[in-house]
Amino acid sequence: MKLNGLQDAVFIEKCFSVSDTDKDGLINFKEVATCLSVLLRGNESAMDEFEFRLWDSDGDGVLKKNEFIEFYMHVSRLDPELKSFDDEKILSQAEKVFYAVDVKKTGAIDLDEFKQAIE
Ligand SMILES: [Ca+2]
Ligand SMILES: [Ca+2]
Repeated sequence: MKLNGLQDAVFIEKCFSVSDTDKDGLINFKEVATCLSVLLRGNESAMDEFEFRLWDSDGDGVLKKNEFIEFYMHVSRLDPELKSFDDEKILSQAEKVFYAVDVKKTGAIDLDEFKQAIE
């Protein structure tokens, strides 16, 4: 699976919400610098972690099924092969992928599982 959504508006929005670490609706200089340094100079592992945090909407440190499906829908829209699929098909595929990625069978995807999956 290749992740290529960096130019995407969704990404910018997610980037904003992740960067706004004190959740005051504003991004201060330090928050912007952190975000940019991950994007520009981040090694692959930092990028994976950043991507993971982007989709961990409730910030509990794991991707629950609904969060993973949101992630998968996003990725699939950027994939030319999957683009032609309708939402229903992608949704059922997303569920299958979720169970495959959840190798520890915890019902949620942690960072380790996420990294393994996108390698
Ligand atoms: Ca979560
Ligand atoms: Ca798991």
